[in-house]
Amino acid sequence: MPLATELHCGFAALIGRPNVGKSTLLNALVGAKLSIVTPRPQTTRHRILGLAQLPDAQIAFLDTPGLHRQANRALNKVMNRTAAAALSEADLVVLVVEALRWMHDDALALQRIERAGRPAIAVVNKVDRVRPRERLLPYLAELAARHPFLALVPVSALKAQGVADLLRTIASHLPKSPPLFDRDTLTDRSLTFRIAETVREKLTLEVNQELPYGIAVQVERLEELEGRLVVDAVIWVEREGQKPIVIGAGGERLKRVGSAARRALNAQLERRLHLNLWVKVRENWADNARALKDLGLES
Ligand SMILES: Nc1nc2c(ncn2[C@@H]2O[C@H](COP(=O)(O)OP(=O)(O)O)[C@@H](O)[C@H]2O)c(=O)[nH]1
Ligand SMILES: [Mg+2]
Repeated sequence: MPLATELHCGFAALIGRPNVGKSTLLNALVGAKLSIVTPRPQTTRHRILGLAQLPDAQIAFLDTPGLHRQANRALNKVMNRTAAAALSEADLVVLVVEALRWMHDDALALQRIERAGRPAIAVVNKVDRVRPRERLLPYLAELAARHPFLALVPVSALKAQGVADLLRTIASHLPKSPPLFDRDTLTDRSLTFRIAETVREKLTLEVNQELPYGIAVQVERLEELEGRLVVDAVIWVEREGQKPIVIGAGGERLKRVGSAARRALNAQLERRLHLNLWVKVRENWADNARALKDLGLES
C-alpha cells in the first residue's frame, strides 16, 4: 500500500452541557449546516456525524445532545444516553465550554469524559463575547488545572474564529490510517432527517417562549416531482391545546415556519422544495418510550 493514501483519521465527539455551542461548532468545523441551532438548550436530540475532509486528515465529528442532570422525561434520558454512547465511540473527546463560565453541568460532562478514560481537548467557545481577550487567561489556567487536556483551544464557533486551528490540533492527535469514509462524504444523516430537523429548528425559533420541549417532526413522504422535492411532514405536539399555538391565527405561524424551512433547505441542498406541513397530537410523546422509537429517537 502506498503510504501517501494515509491520513490522520478518527472520531471526535463534541461533548458538553446544553447551549455551549456544540452544534454551531460542528457546522463550522465541517463547513455545512448539518446540526440545528437555536438559543434554547437541548435543541440537539440525536447523534449527528459530520465529516471534516482536509488534505491530510479526515475527522468524523459526533455532535451530541448536551449532558445534563435533569433527565426526568424519557426523551431526556435518551438524550443523555446518546451523548454517553458517542463518548464511548470516540478516539478523542472535545469538551466544549463557554468562555468565562463553569457550571454544574460542565463538571458533570468532564466527569463523564474522565470515567470514559478518553483523551480530551478543551474548546473554549464564544470568545467573541470576551473583551479584552486577556480576561480569558485566568479562565484558561483554571481549566488546565481541572484536567490534563491535550490542548486548550479558544474559538468563536459563531464567527468561525479559531476553527482552522482547532482542526489542525485535533488532526495532529489522530492516528494515521487509510480514509474511513469516502472523501466526498459529508454526513451519515439522510435527506429526510435533515428536512425534519430544519422544520424543527424554524418552529422552535417561532414558538421559543410558548412551547417548551414537546415538538417532534416526522417526514412522511419525500418524492421527486418535476425537478422538485415534494415533502409531507407532520409536526407532533403533546396536547390538543398546543395545536393552535403551532398553527397561529389563520395559519400564519405555520406558513412562516414552512417558508423559512423551505428557503433554508433550498439553499442548503441546492434543490427546489415543496413543503406541506401538518400538525398532529400524540399525547405526551416525550414521556413515551414507544413514541420515541417511532420518531427515531432511541439509543
Ligand atoms: N456569541 C456566540 N454565540 C454562540 C457561539 N456559538 C454558539 N452560540 C449561540 O449559542 C446558542 C446555542 O448554540 P448551539 O450550537 O445550539 O449549542 P449546543 O446546545 O451546545 O449545541 C445559540 O444561540 C448559538 O447561536 C459563539 O461562538 N459566540
Ligand atoms: Mg446542539
